[in-house]
Amino acid sequence: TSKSQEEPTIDGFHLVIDALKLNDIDTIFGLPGIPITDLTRMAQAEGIRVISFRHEQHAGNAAAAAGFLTQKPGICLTVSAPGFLNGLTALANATTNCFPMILISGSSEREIVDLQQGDYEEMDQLAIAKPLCKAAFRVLHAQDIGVGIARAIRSAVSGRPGGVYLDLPAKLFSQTMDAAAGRKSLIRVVDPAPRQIPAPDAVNRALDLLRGAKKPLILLGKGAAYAQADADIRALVEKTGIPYLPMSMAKGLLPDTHAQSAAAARSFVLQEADVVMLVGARLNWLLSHGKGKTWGGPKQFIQVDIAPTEIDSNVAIAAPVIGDIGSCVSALLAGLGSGWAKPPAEWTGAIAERKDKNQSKMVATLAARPSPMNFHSALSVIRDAVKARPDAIVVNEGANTLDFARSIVDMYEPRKRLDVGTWGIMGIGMGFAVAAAVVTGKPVIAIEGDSAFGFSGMEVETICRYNLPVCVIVFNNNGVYGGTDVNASGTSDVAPTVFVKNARYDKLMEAFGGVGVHATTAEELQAALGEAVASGRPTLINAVIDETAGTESGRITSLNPSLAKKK
Ligand code: FYN
Ligand code: ADP
Repeated sequence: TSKSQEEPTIDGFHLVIDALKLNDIDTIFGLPGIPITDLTRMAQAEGIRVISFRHEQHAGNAAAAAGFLTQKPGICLTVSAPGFLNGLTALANATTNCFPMILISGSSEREIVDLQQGDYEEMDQLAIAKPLCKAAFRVLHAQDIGVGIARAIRSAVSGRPGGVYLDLPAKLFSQTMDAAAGRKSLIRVVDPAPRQIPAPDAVNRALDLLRGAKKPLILLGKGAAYAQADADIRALVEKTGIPYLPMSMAKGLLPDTHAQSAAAARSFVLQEADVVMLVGARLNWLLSHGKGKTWGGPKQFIQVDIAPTEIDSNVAIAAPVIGDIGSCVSALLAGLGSGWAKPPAEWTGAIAERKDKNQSKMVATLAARPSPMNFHSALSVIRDAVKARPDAIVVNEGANTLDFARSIVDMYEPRKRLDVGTWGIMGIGMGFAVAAAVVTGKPVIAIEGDSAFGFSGMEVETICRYNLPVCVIVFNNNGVYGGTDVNASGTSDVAPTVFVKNARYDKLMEAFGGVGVHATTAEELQAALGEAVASGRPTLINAVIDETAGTESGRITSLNPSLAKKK
């Protein structure tokens, strides 16, 4: 017998695959090419689901969304230099949003890269990734693959979740080692995201503050959604009787129709509340940094978060509660005791009054059936469809399309809304939609501005290829914000924000065998969406929206540094 039969060997490819499988990683989002093509084939052969994209950014966004939905790091696999850079946007975005993902990139040979001798796709990827993610590692030897993957997983999901970069040079994949030693070198990560129990005095400090409040408010962020502590969060809200406000991706943690939701009185509660308890939400730009006219009079903040350095980032936090949200919320619940007094009726009554006023205004706006459709008439149809299928996942990006959908489309279950997140980034749409469908198997409704859709539109081929139950609705108003801008220079170019008029995005889906629908009325949109959700067939509805209906930057117009606006 030959030596190889006596001592079977294992190569780098299989060590990577086995290490991932050992840690229950069952899906890879990626794009094949040198040097990882064989890795994608072998991973598929070994039972990992490999979802192959048309551009790495969308594979990366898919990995990030998978991480958010499952608490397991989503894996994105790319080729070197350009593929790596394409994936890096998604890695940075995941880190910014606190979504766990691992970007695994093949890379060129260290010896040549370090001497800058001009290798194929030469780039010092590790150095470039480092400032844009939580942690970055490189593995040079087959026997270290187990450690590399274990470190990557732990870094992604422990503490504040985020993006991790793992650099695997081409040569690593073909290295071999003794199979038994190889298997022994792999690590199954024990307790990758250990609970972090809050200190009892911190919990009591928070409860004391809350108890003394006349106008308390709970603000739920996407960290609370990520934590999967749904029942305890609901119990905390309901037992305290405190009104709550969901950030966009926390919508559905409690159903948006909940009596204690203050979403329809947002400005009012932010201004009026005296004690605000943040649960997995940062006081960043989305919350006007906790100050200024959005926040009205003086406030005291309680902040529940896993990251101690988040505290006091913008304003003083009177009662930080540091730990994982599950442990913190259960400690807060335990501390409520039996005699917890609900907030004063003047406070809850005033909110209810505001809410009613805003909601009746909304009902009237949504009932109108203008021609062409506007954002409201189209979204009222989607609102009803989501109500009928509360398990469907809504993906949402755009400017007006995003802002109107956020307040119009009610969510009923946790982690069913994926959107532009902390950066307000365009381009997450199809990547998030693919991940949502792959990871949950539920219907996905992607509500897309026409501009936003353009960033990831080619992935409709991916959606068709895997026959995913995704219905994309393109809100087509002929441009970024709208289609009415004019070119002031007098040349024949259209204005920078204007697209081809009356484009037929539905034909893109038909090109790959999916269903394309051109909808010019709310009735047509309703029929097509109903059919798409029922059939589960890849569908794209080109929803024609009045090109004059949008406003510049939706509800964040004030962020445009425009001299004209200051006058
Ligand atoms: C909300 N509202 C409602 C309802 N829900 N009225 C009636 N019925 C219902 N169900 C009201 C709410 O009280 C607000 O009115 C208003 O609708 C808007 O609510 P929203 O959307 O929750 O709040 P707002 O002010 O837009 O929130 C600020 C924000 C948000 C910064 C958190 O704008 C946001 O998430 N923006 C992300 C933008 C982004 O990333 N864009 C992509 C880049 S676009 P009032 O209470 O009267 O205020 C590049 O150009
Ligand atoms: P939003 O945009 O919805 O306001 P952010 O992304 O700003 O939410 O905030 C999410 C916060 O949640 C981050 O500060 C993060 O540290 C925190 N976080 C994420 N996961 C957990 C967890 N499991 N336990 C505690 N805090 C968490």
